[in-house]
Amino acid sequence: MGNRTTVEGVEVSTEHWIAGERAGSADVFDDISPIDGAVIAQVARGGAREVDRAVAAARSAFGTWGQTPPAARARVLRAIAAGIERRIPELAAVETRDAGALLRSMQRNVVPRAAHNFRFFAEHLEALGAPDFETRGHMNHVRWEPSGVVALITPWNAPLMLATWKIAPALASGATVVLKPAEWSPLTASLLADIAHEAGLPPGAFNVVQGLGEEAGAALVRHPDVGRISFTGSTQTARLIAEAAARNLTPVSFELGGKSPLLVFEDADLDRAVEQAVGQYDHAGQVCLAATRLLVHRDVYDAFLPRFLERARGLHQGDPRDPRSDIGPQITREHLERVDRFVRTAREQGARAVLGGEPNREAGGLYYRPTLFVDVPPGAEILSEEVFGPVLTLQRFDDEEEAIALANGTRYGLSAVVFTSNRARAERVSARLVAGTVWVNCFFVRDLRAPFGGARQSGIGREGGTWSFDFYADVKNVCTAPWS
Ligand code: TXE
Repeated sequence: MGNRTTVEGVEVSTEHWIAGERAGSADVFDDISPIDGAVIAQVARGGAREVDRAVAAARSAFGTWGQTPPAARARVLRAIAAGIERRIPELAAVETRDAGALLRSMQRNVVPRAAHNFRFFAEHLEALGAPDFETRGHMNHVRWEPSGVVALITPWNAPLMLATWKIAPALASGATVVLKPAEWSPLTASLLADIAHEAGLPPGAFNVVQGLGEEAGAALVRHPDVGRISFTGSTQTARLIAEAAARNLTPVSFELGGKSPLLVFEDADLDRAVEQAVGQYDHAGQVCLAATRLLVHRDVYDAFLPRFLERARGLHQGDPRDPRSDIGPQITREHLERVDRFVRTAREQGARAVLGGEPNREAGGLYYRPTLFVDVPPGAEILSEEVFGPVLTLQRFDDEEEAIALANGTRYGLSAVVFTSNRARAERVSARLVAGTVWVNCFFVRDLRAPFGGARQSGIGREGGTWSFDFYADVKNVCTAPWS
């Protein structure tokens, strides 16, 4: 396949992108499409050598990009946004083939959102400022200085979206970037490098090292010249990265797994609650925010369950490029098997599947049926472990106290969803839920000005707006005595 490949009619480089140039590797890895298991690319498999070169390129580019005035940086960010918008069809088609997300949602929501990430931080940069404040005649003035080279490690489930919401604030702050995309869906990072280059970003300000986590990823996070590490992925990998980061005292931002609850109180609008509960199967459950534990008040449990099943049975599973499809495949065979293992263990531990519970062979090799477990015994693994597949549990609760105890009863704390028509209850319950985001009578509404991240083992730090910008910047206070 050489160092370029054609995916869905789009030409994509399979090499690294270092110092504004393509760089190949003798070693490659296969990139497999989850849609049909086809090898769609052989991608450069980088290691310590490529990481060293990319970090050196980023360091050298920091000299210019870090000194570029904010207005000029904002112009480049806007040009990247425009470049993404011009290439929506290509980016959407390549990412759907690579990661298995629904094509229509890539075209309508996800890729436009990636462009928005750049526009948003261009605006943020221009609006930046903090009021000076006085201490006994001394003036305090806050400055956001660029911090140096940042390492970004991203997962396979939403590659373009998650990469851009790290890259945009990092570049806006004046930092330079080395991105290590996930090996299961590496291709849109390559297209993004082309777009950034065409937009006028100086060579070396944005580098991409392709490769495996334990090779390229591990080399990147232990590099002493990396000033920040931002990672989205699994809690297990986060521990390894935290250990490496500790050696150099590199600040980290982690967005990790979840086992989020969706609470339906007896006064909830059931149609709305059912709609959003079924929505948790989106992207075949491969969403960190997915509220996979449905907690329903006993008075409405018997009304909720049949309505949920009826809606869920109406979902069409199949090729994510087919406009009729609602749910696509799992990312890899290995991941599908992992999902199936969780389902088998749940059954062995006494839970009852009233929906799905097996792969969907009619749809293809990597598709898993939307699954719902009821009668789940307390302590069952399926109530505490993140499956990252289309597997939900349904539990009853008697009152608010029990609902909150169940909701907070995991080691995670990424998000929570509450359905109730009682405003006072919504406020009371939201205040007590351990979660980085609580959605009341809605789900997945995301404003980039809002903080995003997880409590407990769902993460460290917050992304979005001022939170991610401040992470990448070196925030400095200048305190000046009165001039005589
Ligand atoms: O994640 P990893 P995986 C959860 C979800 C999923 C599980 C495993 O439960 O089933 O994690 O997914 C890089 N040093 N989430 O194995 O390994 C890797 O190359 C440095 C939730 O894909 O965490 C990839 O780029 N980097 C999540 C990135 O880390 C390393 C999204 C994520 O991979 C590394 C994804 C190392 N030692 C999975 N090892 C979410 N929060 O959305 C791996 N990587």
